[in-house]
Amino acid sequence: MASAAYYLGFDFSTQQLKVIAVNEHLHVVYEDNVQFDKDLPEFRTQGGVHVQDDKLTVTSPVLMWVKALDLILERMKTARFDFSKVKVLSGSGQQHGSVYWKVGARKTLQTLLPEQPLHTQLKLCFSVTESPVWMDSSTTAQCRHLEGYIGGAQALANITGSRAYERFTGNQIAKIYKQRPADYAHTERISLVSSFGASLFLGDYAPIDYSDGSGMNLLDISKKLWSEDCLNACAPDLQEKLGSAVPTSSILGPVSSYHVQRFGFRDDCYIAAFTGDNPASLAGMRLEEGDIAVSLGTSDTLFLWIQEPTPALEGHILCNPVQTQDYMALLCYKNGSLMREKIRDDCSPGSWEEFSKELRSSTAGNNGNLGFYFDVMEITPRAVGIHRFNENNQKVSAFPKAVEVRAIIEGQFMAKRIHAERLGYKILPQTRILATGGASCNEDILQVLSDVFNAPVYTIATTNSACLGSAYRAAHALAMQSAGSTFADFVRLAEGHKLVVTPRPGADQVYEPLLKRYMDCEALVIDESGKHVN
Ligand code: ADP
Ligand code: XUL
Repeated sequence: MASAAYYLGFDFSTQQLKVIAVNEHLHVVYEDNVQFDKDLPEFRTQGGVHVQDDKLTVTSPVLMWVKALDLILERMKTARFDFSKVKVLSGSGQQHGSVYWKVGARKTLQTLLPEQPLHTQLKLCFSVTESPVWMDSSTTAQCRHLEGYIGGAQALANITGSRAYERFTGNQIAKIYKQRPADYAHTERISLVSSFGASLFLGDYAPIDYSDGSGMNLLDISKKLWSEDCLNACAPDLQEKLGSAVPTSSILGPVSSYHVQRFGFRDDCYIAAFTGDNPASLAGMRLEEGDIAVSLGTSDTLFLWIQEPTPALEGHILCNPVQTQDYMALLCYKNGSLMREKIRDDCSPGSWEEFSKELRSSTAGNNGNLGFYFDVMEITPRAVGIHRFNENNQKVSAFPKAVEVRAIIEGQFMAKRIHAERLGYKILPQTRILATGGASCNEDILQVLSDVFNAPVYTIATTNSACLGSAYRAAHALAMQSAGSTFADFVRLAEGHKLVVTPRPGADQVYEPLLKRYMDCEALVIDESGKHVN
């Protein structure tokens, strides 16, 4: 069936740039990715990032993202992708990461030459060439200052949806202002990774959207305006450098003439605001109130659709990307896929199949053995190190392979269930878990998720839900111009969720006591990590 129109979604994630095109029936017609480590080795990243010597500062070269876009678009052109059918495009980016455009960069963006790739023309456009990303945890001093200035952690959470977190952009900006005042002064615009991606298509500075803007400790999430107090606490002239935030469903304008001339985009191809990868995933998973989404990417996240926000000292409240008056709750774990990969390589070198075999050979509940695997300082809870406990709650230094593999997977999912319930979430008989992200293709891992939560696990056709959600949002943004259909109604066209696994009989009896023990052991681990860190 020939397609009349395409909608594109891009995702600037931690380890790769991805693209998905859907047609007017919301069927995926094109999918590709550029892996930063493998496809752009000249930037020498590991897992898409540079960890600096202090181990706390984590950055990505901004030009790598630009070059990745050049590459992915060139590949589409080589594959004879028909850009002239694209009516709207949108995208997402890893949350919290920031890009610093140097004075004069706007002019360059507005006058790009179609004969040349973007990365050669934008080479000198950034006042900070290594962009801080979400894995950074170097801004504890700035966090304490911001909370102090606003009247405490809860007071800040009440305004912005979160207490101060190291990776949140306001604290990252405050650090750059303090450590590199001249570079800060020479910055004319600060983008999030998402709005930076949109700017590359718009040929101008794209605004930050409400959802991704909620991950900065700067936006008043109920007024949907920058909080003046938060801005003042972080750095001078910040309002001007950030521009105004806009609703996530906004259409920003047409694609720049650069893309029209270089790739054959139509000149009335529009750009819908880009947003954070987790909000975009909420759209891609077609999450409804009552569902839990579990994303198993570089970071593990868990998110819920909520109507009444109750910001707490754990977790984050973000503006909802598809229903402006609603919200989403988010929990983020830094030790996700990369930690699983480490244990895989220790126990079953390089092979997910072997890893799965080990998982299958061990029993639910792991005979009482529990593990905490935090290679880097975890976010929820703030703890670090590898901690193993046997069935008598005694610390042990090693587990046999199969026990180790099960301990990391069970431990990661027990943590998610405990923290979700602390946020007030109740698992009911009708609860659906929607799984996404790289590891969601692994059924053995999903079986453990289902057992620990005692709920069925569903997936969608792709593990790249942020990218897909961006393509859906692009299509919906256009549909909203003529008909007022809600996002949920609009995406009913798309392929349904697939039931992958259901809880094994007796799973809840196994995990109920184990979850209690996990909570007690977690308290010990937090205590020990505190001593280690301070
Ligand atoms: P991101 O969007 O954060 O860049 P993805 O969601 O694409 O990342 O997830 C990438 C991760 O998926 C890899 O780091 C890898 O560990 C994990 N992954 C890929 N295949 C499997 C598998 N079969 N089992 C478990 N994990 C997997
Ligand atoms: C969310 C978070 C990560 C990034 C990268 O708060 O820090 O999930 O969005 O995926």
